[in-house]
Amino acid sequence: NNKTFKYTILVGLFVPMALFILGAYNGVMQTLYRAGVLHEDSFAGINYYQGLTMHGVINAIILTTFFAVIFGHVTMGHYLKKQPPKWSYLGSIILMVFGSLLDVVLMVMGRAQALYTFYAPLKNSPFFYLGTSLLIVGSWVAFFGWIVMYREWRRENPDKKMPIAVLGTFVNFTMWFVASLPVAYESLVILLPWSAGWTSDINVPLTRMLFWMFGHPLVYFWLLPAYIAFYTVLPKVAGGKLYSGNAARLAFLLFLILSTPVGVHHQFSEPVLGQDTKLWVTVLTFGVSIPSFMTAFTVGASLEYAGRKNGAKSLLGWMARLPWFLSKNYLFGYFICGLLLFIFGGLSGIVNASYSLNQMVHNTGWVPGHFHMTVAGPVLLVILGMSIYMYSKVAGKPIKMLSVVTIVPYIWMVGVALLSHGLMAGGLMGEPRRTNLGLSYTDPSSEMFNTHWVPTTTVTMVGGILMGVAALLYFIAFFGTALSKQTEPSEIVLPEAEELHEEKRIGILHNMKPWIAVSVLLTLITYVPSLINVFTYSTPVENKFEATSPVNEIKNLPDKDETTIMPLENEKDN
Ligand code: HAS
Ligand code: HEM
Repeated sequence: NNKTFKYTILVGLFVPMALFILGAYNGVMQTLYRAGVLHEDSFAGINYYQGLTMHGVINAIILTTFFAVIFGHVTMGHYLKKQPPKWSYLGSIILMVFGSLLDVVLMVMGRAQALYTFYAPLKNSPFFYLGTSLLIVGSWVAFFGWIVMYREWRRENPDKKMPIAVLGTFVNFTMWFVASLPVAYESLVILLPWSAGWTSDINVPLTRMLFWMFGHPLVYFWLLPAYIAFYTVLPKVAGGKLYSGNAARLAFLLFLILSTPVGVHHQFSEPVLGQDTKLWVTVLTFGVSIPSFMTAFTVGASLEYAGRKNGAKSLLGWMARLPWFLSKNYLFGYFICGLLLFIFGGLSGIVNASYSLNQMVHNTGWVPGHFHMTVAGPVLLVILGMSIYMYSKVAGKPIKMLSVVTIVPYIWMVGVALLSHGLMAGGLMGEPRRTNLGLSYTDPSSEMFNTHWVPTTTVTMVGGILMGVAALLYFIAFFGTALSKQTEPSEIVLPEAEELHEEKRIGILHNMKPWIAVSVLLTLITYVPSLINVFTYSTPVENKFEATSPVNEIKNLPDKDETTIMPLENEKDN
């Protein structure tokens, strides 16, 4: 029994990491198209949008969801000293692996190219919506098992505080469960029948609204496992203690109330939503930054404490006393590089959230610049660090090429910094996102060639190649470790940081119910008017779209006067 559980953990780490090879490859290819190294609409049998879809779906949906579940299993196992019921961990992994492989096969066959945001009118094969739904439902099944496990633990330990990592996991999956209801409805009730040809029309803005109702909480679903690691693992590997447990608890609970109602900030340019909702959501989005500012403070203070404990005396000397580049503490590099990137990822998010500034950056390279410093920053680095840690412990196999593993996050960090800098600087000059620039703006033989975007797309490419190199080194170490022989006892264990102060138990920080109630209230205040707007100002359109690649749609456009994809052309005419 114990063996099956451990095997589930290993499968849940191995499968998404193997898929990530394809995800990372397609990221590097994106930078080559952007920089105009490629002037084609496809390379090695994968077209531009097919590659972009694989990149987004594998990296941001499959890898992240698997990690949240597996890290959840290990966290629950470590802190509660129990195992989830077999129906839950086995059911969950089967659904997740099957759903993901279905999606990947469809993407490889070119039957799913509607990008990772998959709302209408771009259309995938109906099976893609099914596959994605199975992946999501699979993650719920794991969560249901943890609830059973926690109840047992609570009966046996009526007086113990709920460990912070357990609270963080429950907050994350409660938010995820609530937020994935709209996307489950969208996928199974609207998109799947539409794409199978069973319905005669579709309300496009409704599908966008339902997607983003899920899409923003989704980014916090990616982030919170990293936060759990920053609060409960990092202080230990840095050589210190967690500065304040209560502050950590409050930060998680604030995410519970503020993550779901902010999705409309992805839709500031959506014509059918009202100005009042957009203003309200700007304010709420500034609100959801507060738990991250608190995290910067608490984690920063924990690091300062660690540096001083390691012997630092001067005001800033603690920074030098942290275990940078120390193989024994290789996890530290993954965490600190993620945190450093996140300072800029967070600040650029606040720019996005400011309604008027959003008009400047929306749909430009600025946006992927922002999110590679979040999801490809702290989130991915924690995924890489903790995946190899958990694999090595649970499989009982010491890490191969430890010095390479130690250096990888630093190469990755420099790569992301360059990639994001290029994308953001270009974005401020109007460089569009999700556009194959190599066919137009960065092709010297095209009349749309724009010299201003050559330096920025080149910096993006250099950053992307560095990220590719870091990923390759990591893969060699990860699979080298995974395929080696077991030499140590296998264990489900995490580094566990102590709290610095013995803090008072504050009741409200231990009870999720009032926070869930406020979350539901804020979500209704945001989404009831949004729904009314969607049904008032939009009409369903006839179901005539083919499940085809956006590349073909662009090819089929009339040659002239298509201002939507040729802004520069248009400017020239003026
Ligand atoms: Fe975002 C778009 C606003 C956070 C991901 N975001 C995106 C998209 C993605 C994404 C994927 O309001 C694009 C979706 C698409 O394809 O269209 N985002 C925000 C705001 C935050 C934010 C306000 N985003 C994230 C996180 C993500 C993520 C986290 C992934 C994990 N985002 C937006 C908006 C848009 C958007 C608009 C729509 C744009 C558009 O027009 O399309 C905040 O949560 C950020 C708060 C963070 C901070 C930083 C705290 C800093 C910390 C580090 C401290 C460092 C230490 C180290 C302690 C305030 C915690 C010190 C050590 C030493 C040695 C010195
Ligand atoms: C999009 C590069 C890793 C998530 C992109 C784009 C580039 C890129 C150039 C396209 C920007 C555009 O034209 O719109 C890379 C490189 C990577 C990498 C070189 C490293 C090998 C990651 C990781 C994640 C991620 C680790 C998440 C875990 C995304 C997402 C998109 C994206 C969600 C948006 C896809 C879309 O617009 O549909 N990436 N990336 N990337 N990337 Fe990455």
